[in-house]
Amino acid sequence: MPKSLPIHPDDVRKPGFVEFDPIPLCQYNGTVKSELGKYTAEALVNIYRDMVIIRTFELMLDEVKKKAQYGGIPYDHRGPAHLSIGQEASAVGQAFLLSVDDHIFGSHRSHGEILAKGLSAIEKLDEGTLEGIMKSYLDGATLAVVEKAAKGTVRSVAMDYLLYGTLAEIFGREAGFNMGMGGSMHAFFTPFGVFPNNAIVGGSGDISVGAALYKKVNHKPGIVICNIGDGALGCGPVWEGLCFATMDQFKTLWDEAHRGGLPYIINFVNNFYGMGGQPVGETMGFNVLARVGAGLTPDQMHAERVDGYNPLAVVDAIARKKQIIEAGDGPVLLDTLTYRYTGHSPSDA
Ligand SMILES: Cc1ncc(C[n+]2csc(CCOP(=O)(O)OP(=O)(O)O)c2C)c(N)n1
Ligand SMILES: [Mg+2]
Repeated sequence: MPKSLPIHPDDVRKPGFVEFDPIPLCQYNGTVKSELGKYTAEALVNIYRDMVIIRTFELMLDEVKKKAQYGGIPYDHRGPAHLSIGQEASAVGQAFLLSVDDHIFGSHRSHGEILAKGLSAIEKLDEGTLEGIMKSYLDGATLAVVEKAAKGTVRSVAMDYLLYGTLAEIFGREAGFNMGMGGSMHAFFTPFGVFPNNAIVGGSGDISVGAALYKKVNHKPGIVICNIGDGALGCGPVWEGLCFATMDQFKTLWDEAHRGGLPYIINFVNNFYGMGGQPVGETMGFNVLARVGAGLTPDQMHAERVDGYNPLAVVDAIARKKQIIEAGDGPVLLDTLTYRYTGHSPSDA
């Protein structure tokens, strides 16, 4: 790696302008009908099914938090539960094409992302692999509880396993995916490529870049996606992560075997709220979040706003951005539009 890079006064002192390219906003215009060649009917139904599972899971949590019961079963959950009711399509669309080698990191509001990624993994893994994961993870402690009631195929047991392991973790139970020590805001399940979410707003913004760097240095397959809030863009670690992720040297100076951009997508789950504050119009100045990509690299981080209310638009965006990353042209910035229908948390009206 050279220790010096020549700076030519003739070049850098030339008059001119920095030019920007238009940033696409919600350009996807497919329909279920026009996409039928790309998806099986079953896949389309499963996209809807997964959104309903997430919605139901979180409506249950909402009721547990607000009424200390669900379906007549009393339960007092003292811990946090930041719900993503309204944001399901953005999570399910993102997870659709991802494999277990693709790793996601999240925020305080990531139950939906965990379930979507897990459900996608369960669709893709063969039954033997699924069984192996469930039997070996925590020496089968989570499976031992699930097996008492779960019936049916390996895949349907795996779905119960995912829901139970996540819920038990949120409730701080020993049979949860992280033995109850992570809870709602630090849950993870690495066999499905689900890495920890994070109570520190912006915290995943730099941790995830380290994960992408690990993949790159070690030639590991897959990409890393950081799912983070629009409000988090006001946090220092996110900017540190963005600056690290976009360093020129990956594309200019690294040895040929490692040259190319990081396999990384920073995905802003843009729900227009940062707690009670509103980034657009109040606490930030970008107006359109995707604009930020234009300030970071000449390729504008391939930034784009995606309609996170349409799962097919999100699948389409992930497919295109994966190609960019595979060509060594990452990283990528996504501004995925969504909205949360409930308060910041169930204690917030
Ligand atoms: C470093 C830090 N500052 C403040 C908080 C308190 N806090 C929790 S969530 C939140 C708002 C985050 O907004 P955003 O990133 O848009 O995520 P959203 O809640 O909308 O999903 C704040 C300020 C925190 N958890 N961590
Ligand atoms: Mg937000």
